[in-house]
Amino acid sequence: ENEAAYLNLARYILQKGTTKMDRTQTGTRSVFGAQMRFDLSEGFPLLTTKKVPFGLIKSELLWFLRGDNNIRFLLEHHNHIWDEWPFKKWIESTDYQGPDMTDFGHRSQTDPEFAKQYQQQKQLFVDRILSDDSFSKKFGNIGDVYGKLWRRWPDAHDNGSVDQISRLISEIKINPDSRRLILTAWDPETTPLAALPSCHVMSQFYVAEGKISLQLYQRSGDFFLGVPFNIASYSLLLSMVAAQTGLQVGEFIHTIGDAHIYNNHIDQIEEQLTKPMHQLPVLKLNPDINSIFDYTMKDIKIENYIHEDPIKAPVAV
Ligand code: UFP
Repeated sequence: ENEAAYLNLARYILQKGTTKMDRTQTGTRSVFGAQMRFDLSEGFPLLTTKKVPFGLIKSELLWFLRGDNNIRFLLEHHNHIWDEWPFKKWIESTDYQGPDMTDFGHRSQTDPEFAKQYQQQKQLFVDRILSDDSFSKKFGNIGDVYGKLWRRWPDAHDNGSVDQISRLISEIKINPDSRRLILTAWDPETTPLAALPSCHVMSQFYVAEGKISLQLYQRSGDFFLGVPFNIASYSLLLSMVAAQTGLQVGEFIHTIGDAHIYNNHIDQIEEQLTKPMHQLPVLKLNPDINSIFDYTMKDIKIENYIHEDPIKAPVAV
């Protein structure tokens, strides 16, 4: 299983997926309700049939764990995976005075002249988020998704907030048999208003025989670009939680609602399916770290990552 679970599901979506239009007007092949299992004792599930940039996965997860929902931290780590969403809010705001950026996702793919303008405007945006505090506060925020909801879920009763991660870590230690080890990232009041409402709606931890497992329910999965990141990200979260609760790692179980391959990713995923699999790499977490909130980039390492070349594809915005 492991990487084969991903490749088999990719084949299944290609063959059996329904043609389905989507918010981005790209078009997809889609199935509803899919599941993959990864046994982390067999290796860390970073795909080897294409290169997956693990540095971006690390900085994004550290960003979530900080309870941060402003992209400034990501930009400081040269991570641009979230740029499009706040950029979209910026160009749609009345403060934006630059050239028309409507529908930049599609236009930058078909019009090279526009693509140049878009790159320019996005660079200006990124530079300003990094250098201008009030601009960053106003436009760098991605709304009530992971970081905020994991660490600072608004508590309506006492105007305080709930730190779901701290609670989970202590609950796992005190009461490992609990069937209530839930991490939720969908606040029906605010999440639908975010630029990109959380894709990872809910996770559940499970402890048995000294091992901890994690199942994620992902409402929507871009199977070629997003899902390989998501597998690695939640496997990393599980490994950190295991390390901080003194448990062995069990399985990461990935359940996806709308699992889709975009029409402009089909050639790429077919190419990937011709590539050989390699032995999975090994994750090394610094054993001297005593809190899940104290990991930094250098405390998380991936060893023996043998992989095929990266495969590029446009992101649907
Ligand atoms: N997407 C993922 N994984 C993520 C993430 C986004 O696959 O972690 F943040 C994809 C799923 C979908 C798009 O293709 O981004 C979100 O669009 P929608 O909100 O319409 O589902």
